[in-house]
Amino acid sequence: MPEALIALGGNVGDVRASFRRAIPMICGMAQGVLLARSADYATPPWGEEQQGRFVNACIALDTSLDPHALLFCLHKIEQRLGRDRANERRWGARTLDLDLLAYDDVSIDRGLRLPHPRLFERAFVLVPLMDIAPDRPIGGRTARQALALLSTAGIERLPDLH
Ligand code: PH2
Ligand code: MG
Ligand code: MG
Repeated sequence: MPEALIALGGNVGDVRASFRRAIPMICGMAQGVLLARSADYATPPWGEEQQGRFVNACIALDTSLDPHALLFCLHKIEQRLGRDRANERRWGARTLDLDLLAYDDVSIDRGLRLPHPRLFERAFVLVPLMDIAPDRPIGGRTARQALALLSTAGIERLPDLH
């Protein structure tokens, strides 16, 4: 089955609880199997700095859905867990953001873009990705290589929840 990498993020409400609910929903809707889950990280807000810190994580998933169907599921789950896209700003606060980072080695550049176009600029994505896929080539680069060029200041690994 194809393997998808998905980034989770949010800074409104109990974000870690949203992750815990979202992950089984993703596996169920995507007819998928969870292969790996990173730790959760507290991260400084990127893009729009005047807002609360985010929590970020990444998962790897085996899925039988194609990338567009998978993205549709991710949006549905965001909505079910309280996201209101109509009332948020581009880099602003949100309850739950589920981004498709990569889908096997598929490269798409219309509508949905894969690999995710800003993946390699974002330490808040790369630090969790280092937990689960540090050396996996994604569009010819790896998380480890990309992260070496970025600052990880203010990113903090959160203790595991039991
Ligand atoms: N998501 C954003 C904007 N800024 N900053 C961090 N640290 N983490 C995010 O997930 C994030 C962000 C919009 O999707
Ligand atoms: Mg995002
Ligand atoms: Mg998103």
